[in-house]
Amino acid sequence: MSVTKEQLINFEKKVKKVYEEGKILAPVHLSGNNEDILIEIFKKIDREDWVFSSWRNHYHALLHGIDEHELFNKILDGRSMSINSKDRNFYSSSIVGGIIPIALGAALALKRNKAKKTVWCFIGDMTFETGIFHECYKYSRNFDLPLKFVVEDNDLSTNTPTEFAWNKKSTIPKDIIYYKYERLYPHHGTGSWVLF
Ligand SMILES: Cc1ncc(C[n+]2csc(CCOP(=O)(O)OP(=O)(O)O)c2C)c(N)n1
Repeated sequence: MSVTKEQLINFEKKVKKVYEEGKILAPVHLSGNNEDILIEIFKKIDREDWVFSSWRNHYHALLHGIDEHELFNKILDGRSMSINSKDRNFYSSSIVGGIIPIALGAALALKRNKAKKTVWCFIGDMTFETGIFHECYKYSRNFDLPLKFVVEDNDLSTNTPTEFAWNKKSTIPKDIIYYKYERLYPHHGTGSWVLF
């Protein structure tokens, strides 16, 4: 069954509550303001496709079919930044750019095995500016690999404007799915001071 906008928003609110109660002894990165666009993007993503995500992965995980309770328990366990599921073909990591070469390798394996699946790699606007992105993008295009990138642009790299860091932002190639949104929550945490 598909996940609704309300379910996504309420999930993050539930995480916010337990985080502020000091029950999660690890960072959390909450999503918000991008429910509509993500629901649209995930309509194109087959359940058997692979999805790669980052430290801010709760929406991607839920939309790719990871069970809400399983996800919540992993977050309570302090594993919010690295939600992985071999059953659901989902991989995430908190290392900026870390998922990109892994996603590339997965796409290469799918092509070699003649699997009719696609790898979807979600990255932030700063991750898009990294060297590792540009090498992997080039390789994936030159070898015609089933790898799609989605750039989620909130204009910030943690709290530094990406444009300030680079003086100007790079042009997004036309074969990359791109959307802009304004952050609802801080980069990590909820904006409240939490005593653990
Ligand atoms: C290798 C590495 N360097 C630095 C960090 C710290 N860090 C975490 S998120 C982030 C910014 C990433 O910006 P962007 O890709 O735009 O993502 P978003 O703003 O959506 O979180 C940084 C520098 C990290 N996690 N990994």
